[in-house]
Amino acid sequence: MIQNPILKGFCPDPSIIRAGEDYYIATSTFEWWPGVRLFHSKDLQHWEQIPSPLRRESQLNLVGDPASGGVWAPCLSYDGERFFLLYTDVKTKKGRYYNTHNYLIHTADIHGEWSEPVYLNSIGFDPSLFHDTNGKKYLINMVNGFKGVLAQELDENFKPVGEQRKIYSGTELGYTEGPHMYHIGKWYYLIVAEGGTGYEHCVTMARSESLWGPYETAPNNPILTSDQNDAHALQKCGHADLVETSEGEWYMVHLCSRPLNGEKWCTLGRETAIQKMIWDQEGWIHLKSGGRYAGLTAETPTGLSEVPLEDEENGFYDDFDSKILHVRYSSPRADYSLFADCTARPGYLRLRGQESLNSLHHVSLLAVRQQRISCTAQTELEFEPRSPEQLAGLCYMYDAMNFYILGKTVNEEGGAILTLIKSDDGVITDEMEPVPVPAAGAVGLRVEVSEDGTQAVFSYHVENENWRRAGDSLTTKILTDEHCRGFTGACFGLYAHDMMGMAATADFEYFCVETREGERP
Ligand code: 6LW
Repeated sequence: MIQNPILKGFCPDPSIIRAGEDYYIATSTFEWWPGVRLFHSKDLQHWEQIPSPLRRESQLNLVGDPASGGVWAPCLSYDGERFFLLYTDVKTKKGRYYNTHNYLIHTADIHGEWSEPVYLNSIGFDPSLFHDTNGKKYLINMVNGFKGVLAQELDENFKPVGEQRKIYSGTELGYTEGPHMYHIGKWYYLIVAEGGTGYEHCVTMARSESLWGPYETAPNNPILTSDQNDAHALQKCGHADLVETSEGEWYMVHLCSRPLNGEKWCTLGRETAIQKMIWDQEGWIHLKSGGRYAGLTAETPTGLSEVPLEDEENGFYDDFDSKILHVRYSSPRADYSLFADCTARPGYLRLRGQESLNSLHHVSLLAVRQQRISCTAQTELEFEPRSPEQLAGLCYMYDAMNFYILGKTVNEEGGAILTLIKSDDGVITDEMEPVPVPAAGAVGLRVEVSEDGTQAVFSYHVENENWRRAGDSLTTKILTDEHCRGFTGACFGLYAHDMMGMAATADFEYFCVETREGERP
C-alpha cells in the first residue's frame, strides 16, 4: 500500500505527469525561492525532490511579494518531447484586487535548465496547459473573482491566440479554481477544485464532447471531499490532477492537510496525497476505495516495481561538506546563493546577514520545510556579533510575521547573549531572559516539537556543557495556515541578520532535522 500523504509538509496544489516510466509532481512554493518544487518517482510511492525549474531571476522575481503570494499552483505537462510548466506569480492577494501574472516555461530535460518565461496573461491564477490529441495546445484559465474557467488556443510560440471562451462556470460549491483538462476517448474531462482551499475543499469533475462545452458536471460530484468528523482522516482534500500509469491504471494526486490533535490547526500546511481511481461504465471516474473520502493508504500500482529513492522521511542531516547546497533548501523571495556559501570556510555554511526576518525583501534564511508533525531541528553556530542589530541563530517559522528565533546577539553593553523571540502576527516579544554566552566559540541551538505537534521547546548548549532549556514551552499555533491565514507551512531555518548593513557573517557547522518514529499516519 502507498502511505498518504506522499509529499509531507508544505507541498500543495500537486500537478502530476508521466513521461515513459517516470512520474513527476510539481507543487507550489509561494514566496519561497527557488520557485516550484519538483519530485520524481518510478512507482508513485517513493518520491525524490529534483532541482526546481525556476532558479533564475529572469524567470522569477519574488522580492516584495506578500507572504503566501508568489508562485501558486503550477501545472506540469509533457507532449512527448518537451516538458511544460505554467505558474502564477501572485503580487497581491489582499483586498479586492488580485494581481496574478501567468507564465509558461519549457524544457526537453526536466532534470536540467528550463527556458525563459513566456508571459501568458494576468486574468486569474492556476493556469493550466492542455495538449489536445490533435496536437493543438490550449491555455485553461480560471478567472479572478472565481468567475469561471476560460479556454484559449496557444500558437507555436506558446502565446495565447484567437478567441478566449468561458467553458465552465463551476457548481454551487463555488470558488472554482485549479482546472486541468484531459481528452480521453470521446470526452473532454475537466477537473476543478471547489469549495475554497480550506476544510470545505473538494474536487469537481465535468465533461463535454467538445472542448468548448457545454460541460455536464459528474452525477456523483464532488468526486473527492473531506470527512470533517474524523480527526485522523486527511482534511481539506481538493485541488487534484489525474495520471494514467504505463499499465493503464489511473491515479489522482490531491491536496490534503493533517490538523493537529483534532484541532483545526495545521503546522505542516497543505500536503500531497494520492488515490487509485477507476472508471465506471458511464465514463465517470471514482475513488477505487469507494465513496468520496480520501484514503490514508492507496493501492500500489500493478506492474510497477518498487524503486525506493532517497528517503525524505528519515530526516535530514547536512554537514555542509558539499560545496553545493542541498536541493531541499529554500530561502524567502531571493536566491540563497546571494547570502549563503559553503566554500568560504570548508565544512561550514556561512550566512551573510542582511535584513531582519519580517522584511519582504532581502532576508538571509536557509530553510527546510517541516515534514513531520513531531521532530527536532538542531545546529551549531559560531558568530561574533558587535552590535544588538546583528543576530544569528535557529528559526522555527511560518512567514515574515510569524516565527520563533533562538539566536546570538549582544546587549547594549556589548556582552554576548542568547535571545529567544517570538513574532506573532508581527508583534515581537522576548520569550526568555537573555542568557550570557562566551563572545567566541560554538553554541548549539535546538528546537524540539512535541509528539502531538502543538508545542515547541528550544534549548542551547555552550562548549562541553549539557543542553539547557531556553524559555517555556511555546505554542506552534502561530505557525499554522489557520493562524497566519497562509498557504505554506512551518519551516526550520538557519538565519542571520545585520541591520547595520555591515554584512556580519555567521557560520553553522551542521543542520539536522530528526523525525520521530511512530507518528500518525
Ligand atoms: C491555489 C488554488 C488553491 O492557487 O489554493 O487549493 C491556491 N487551491 O488552486 C494557493 O495554493
